[in-house]
Amino acid sequence: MSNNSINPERLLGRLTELGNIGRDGGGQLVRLAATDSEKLGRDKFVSWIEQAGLELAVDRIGNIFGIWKPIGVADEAPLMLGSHIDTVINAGIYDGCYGVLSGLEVIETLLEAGFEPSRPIVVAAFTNEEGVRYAPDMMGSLVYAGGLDVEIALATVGTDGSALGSELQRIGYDGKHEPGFMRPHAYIELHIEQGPVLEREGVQIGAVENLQGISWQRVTIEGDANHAGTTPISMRRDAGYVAARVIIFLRDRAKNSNTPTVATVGCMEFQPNAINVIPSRAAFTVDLRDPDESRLRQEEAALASFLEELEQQEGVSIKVERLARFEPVQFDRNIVEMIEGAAKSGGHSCRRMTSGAGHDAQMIARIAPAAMIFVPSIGGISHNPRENTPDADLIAGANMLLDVVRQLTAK
Ligand code: HGY
Ligand code: MN
Ligand code: MN
Ligand code: MN
Repeated sequence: MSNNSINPERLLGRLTELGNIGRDGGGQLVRLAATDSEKLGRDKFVSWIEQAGLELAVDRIGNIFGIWKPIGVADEAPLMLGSHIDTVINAGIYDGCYGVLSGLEVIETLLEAGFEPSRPIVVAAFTNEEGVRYAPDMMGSLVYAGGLDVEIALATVGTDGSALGSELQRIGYDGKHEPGFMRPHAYIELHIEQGPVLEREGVQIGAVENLQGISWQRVTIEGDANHAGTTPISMRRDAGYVAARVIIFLRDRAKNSNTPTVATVGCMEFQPNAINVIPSRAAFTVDLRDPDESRLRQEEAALASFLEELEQQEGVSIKVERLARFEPVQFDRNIVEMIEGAAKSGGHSCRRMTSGAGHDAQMIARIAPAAMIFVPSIGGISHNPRENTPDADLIAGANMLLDVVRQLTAK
């Protein structure tokens, strides 16, 4: 077997197989962190790790590691590949899973070809990258990188009132095979772009050099329930109306700013949520992102002062809770250049780019040189069942990863 290229049938077959694990009654893919459906996905990944003859490790936050340490290889810091296999609600099958399964595929290809790496190679599936059930997102890799105490992470209460620690225990992924801390020598994450840039420019590979900052907040507006028919507009303390003002404010600011700033209100709850009752409470999330830290702070400050203004104007009270806050991250220049070189020698067009999405790589970059490889997303669609990437690009990306791994672990 050559170690020049991965086994496309195995990789694409596993992406499809894993993509069918965790579908709900309506056929939607939902593998939220530490749920029964995610456990099924975890179990499948573990079975592939064991089939490949790798050492299995699971740390206390449930991060899963497949470790390849051939006999005679020094007990050095490993080269780490990986991503995540938890998903958002009604997800596509490539976000995260592509990086995890390509990492495993690269190890198996090298193993089968008799390649002898200079250091161990590890493939990781980090817990709770999406952060939909438990905030913050990228939680497993953040704990692994020492950015969040594991006890605090395990005590996190989810949107359904569950505690992450007891859920990991319930699904059997609570550190049974503690790996002990293994600071990686380097980390490379292969991921779909999840945006429109590569496809729009007809470029096959993205050499990701930085990742934008992320600010997640939950805003709770307390007004007064009252009768929808009898209460004059001037007498209302309408939490629903104030929430709508905030959404318009955020969208108009981002749209008129001609900067890369983006703002999203993804979750919204009204109480008592009745057609003929003025909402007494509106609780919603705000996701702000910008590659520039000072601009991101400006956006947070602008929102804070607008909320104060609304409190005065509308006689409501507003509470803000911070859910996650990550500064922009620069990836390792040497690895980025290596990725560009691999693209060139593989005959793939390549461009440097910023990641709009958050990734585990931004956490591992705190403790080791890290970088990412992107492949195009059709229509720039992601976090959506229509998420898709041409097979040729999926295979090219995995072969790129193979090439970079071979260079980084050549004797
Ligand atoms: O939110 C993000 O960008 C990541 O997918 N969790
Ligand atoms: Mn992802
Ligand atoms: Mn995602
Ligand atoms: Mn992500």
